[in-house]
Amino acid sequence: MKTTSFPRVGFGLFCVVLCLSLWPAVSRASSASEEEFLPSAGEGKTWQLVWSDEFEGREVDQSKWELLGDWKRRDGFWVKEDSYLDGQGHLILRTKKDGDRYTCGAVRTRGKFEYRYGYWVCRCQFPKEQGHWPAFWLHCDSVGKIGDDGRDGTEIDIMEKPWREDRTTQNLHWDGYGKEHRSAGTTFTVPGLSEGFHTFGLYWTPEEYVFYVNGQETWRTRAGGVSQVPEYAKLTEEIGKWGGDITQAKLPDQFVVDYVRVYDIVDTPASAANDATGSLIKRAANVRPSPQQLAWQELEFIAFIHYTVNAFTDKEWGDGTESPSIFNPTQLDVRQWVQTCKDAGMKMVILTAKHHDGFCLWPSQYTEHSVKNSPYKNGQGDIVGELAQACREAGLKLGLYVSPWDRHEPTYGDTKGYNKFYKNQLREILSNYGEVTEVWFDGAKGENAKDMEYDWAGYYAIVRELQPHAVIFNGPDIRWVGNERGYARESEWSVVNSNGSLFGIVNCTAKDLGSLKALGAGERLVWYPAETDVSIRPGWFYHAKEDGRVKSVEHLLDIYFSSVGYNSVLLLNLPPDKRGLIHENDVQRLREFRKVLDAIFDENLAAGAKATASNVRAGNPSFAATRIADGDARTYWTTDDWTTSAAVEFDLGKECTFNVAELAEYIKLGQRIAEFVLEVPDGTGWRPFAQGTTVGYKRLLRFDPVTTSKVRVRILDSRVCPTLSGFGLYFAPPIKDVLGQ
Ligand code: FUL
Repeated sequence: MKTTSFPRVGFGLFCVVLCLSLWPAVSRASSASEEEFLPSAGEGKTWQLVWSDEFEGREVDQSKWELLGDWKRRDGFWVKEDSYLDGQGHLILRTKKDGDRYTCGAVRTRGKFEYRYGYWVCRCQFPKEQGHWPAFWLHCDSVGKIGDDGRDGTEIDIMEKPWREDRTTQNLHWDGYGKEHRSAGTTFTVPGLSEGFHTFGLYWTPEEYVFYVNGQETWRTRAGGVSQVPEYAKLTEEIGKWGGDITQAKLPDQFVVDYVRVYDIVDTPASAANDATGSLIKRAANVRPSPQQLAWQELEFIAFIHYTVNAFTDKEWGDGTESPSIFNPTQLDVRQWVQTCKDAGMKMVILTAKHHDGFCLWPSQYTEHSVKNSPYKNGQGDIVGELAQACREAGLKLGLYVSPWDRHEPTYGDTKGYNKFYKNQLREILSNYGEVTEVWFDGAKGENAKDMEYDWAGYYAIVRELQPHAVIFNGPDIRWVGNERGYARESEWSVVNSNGSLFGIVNCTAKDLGSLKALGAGERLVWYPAETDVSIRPGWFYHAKEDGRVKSVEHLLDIYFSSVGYNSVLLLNLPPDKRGLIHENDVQRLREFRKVLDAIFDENLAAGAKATASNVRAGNPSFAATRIADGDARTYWTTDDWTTSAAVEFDLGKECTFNVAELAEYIKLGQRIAEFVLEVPDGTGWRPFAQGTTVGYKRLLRFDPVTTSKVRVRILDSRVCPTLSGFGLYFAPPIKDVLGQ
């Protein structure tokens, strides 16, 4: 339905007044790393980030860290539950009293990230109480080896702080912890150290160690002969007398870590990284999703429910004059909606709580135009509340659509008055129904609609305040894909240029939003992924005359491959009928659709395949090709910077036949792949059987059946370096066989 005079994302520059903190898509990692101190890399060299954890999200990333415990350690216990993320971008290592024992947290990257040399840095804030102390250190299993001094492994304590005042210490230990034990160290005072955040860095070369606090050199040494072996990072809390008397401490207490980053030195690429295009590519490749955007993307397939008086008037847009008395769904069953969505594999339900007609599916205190004046449950019903409850029970997320364009509300057109009314409604609906995962702002407005300047900035601020984990559609987080047919672009980049505005003011219908050409000068690059909304029927609302026009399984499958399979989230609309139920035909079609999807994705023929790559970043096994098809989406393969084309060969172990492929990028680090081809051996060389451009979160491809035991993915072009975190090969049987037709 696109009879709109108001472009969906056409809100004006007044948005600029909103403060930057509302903008989650600009990654802290990339911006902070630009400002961060790094030792001089030397002529013709540059620093490259090889590993980091910014501690975003809600759970410690266990592909990076091992949580230590539960076991006795010094005068207390290390327990896993004392190492956790605070959801604000920090790792917390807590020290607490648990019954008659004292416990604390500790983590390490052993077996997950081990590296030698480079610049290792941690930003952290110290605990306040005595009896325990924090440390950031490197370790390896061969510290105990005796005979080659510390060259065969040294414990490197970049920071250890047992004192409450501004004193700290840095130490080296080698040749075990017995009578051969050797050590060297320094202790010093930095005014202000015990308050706020500080950085602790180590520049480790084959020849020496240089220690830093807040970018100032504090100690330079070759003691032990300098470790020449890969080591892992540790962040720990220790309970013991060195830190004072724990019985005097007010607990719990916290050691707060903002990030750990590891850099290494690489040659500055002569051309690539430094010219204007190179720098644009570098910036574009490093724009990353916010944790909310990432979580939303992982939902993949979600439901829209369009319901209002239109189901009773047979219209697509109500004009606001409808009497609430016509809203009389006698069999309305939100559990039937939710079950239908769940069975179809959808992970969220977005309800039109208020469409353009202004009729509210919840008993809003700000208008009489709502369910409270309808025959539904004698005015006692609250469809938003009932759906929220049903979603919670079924483990589905809830999203809410609240149309800004309101054809009933008398204040509409009076900018001040209506914005107040709308913001009241938003506050009300976002406060009373528990967690809301997506808020859908429709930009549609009829041609003859009254003039009205929406306070978008104010609307977004309310969402951020009341539902900090929600993503905003048609706002700062998610963009409209640009059509209502269900098709994303073949090259669907999630990084776009919002042209100097705080919000992603992009022309959503443009053919190309993300190519280097489209990024232009890259004034404000933002992560702004596409959501693909489409209805299972021709209309968004229920019309009996469309009962025979529910989209076919073939059509739905085509939409799925062109939305979920094109780096987008599919938002499929199901309109309940006059009874208040999703019609039998739609339910049946969704069941068939799910059956076909399950038949396709039932077995990944590439799971666990042996994989080798033409280039692995720094030769580090953490980035090896085996990380692609290991079934863990948190691990990935990547190459050295500016190795923009590379090949990965998969050995399937036996001949397999497939006609569907799936690729996934590790988008937590940005979107990079621009062109790829899939190949099979043809006796003399390799023959392409499928190709594509972007990958992003997920790329699905369909092709004629191929039988082979070896497949090669060749990345032909990418920004800075490609990443792949998943690869799948599947056999899609004919639909009629699956459905027994
Ligand atoms: C449009 C609206 O005008 C339609 O009625 C529908 O809600 C669709 C999802 O968005 O802009």
